[in-house]
Amino acid sequence: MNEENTVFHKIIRREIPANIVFEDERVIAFRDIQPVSSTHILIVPKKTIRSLDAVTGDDSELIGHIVCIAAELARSEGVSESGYRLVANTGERAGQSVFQLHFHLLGGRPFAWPPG
Ligand code: DGP
Repeated sequence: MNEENTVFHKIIRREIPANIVFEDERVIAFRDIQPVSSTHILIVPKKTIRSLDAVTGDDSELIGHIVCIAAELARSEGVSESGYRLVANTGERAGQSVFQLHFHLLGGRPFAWPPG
């Protein structure tokens, strides 16, 4: 697939709908279509980056910005006190299915460790 034509690019371009909970010039965040917990938000940079494995030092501010947005969304979702996870599945073997960098913000229930 064209690197700039993932389902998340289509959401960024408003070609398909999504339940958007945050957006600025660099980042969009929307609810996962197949939630695995009551809070399940995907936080996605607008810059095309295939996965965490493709991140470089040039992206350090962007990644820091995403982590700050995640913490802010966790607070606004009311899960910061009960606990949450921020997960970037990286590569098919780790469960990545959409090849545009994204972070899952998961909260609202207990999570086991180690992950499956
Ligand atoms: P991953 O498997 O880590 O690459 O996560 C991809 C997630 O994207 C998965 O939890 C399902 C979600 N997803 C796939 N297609 C769509 C869509 O069209 N809309 C929304 N909101 N989420 C999607």
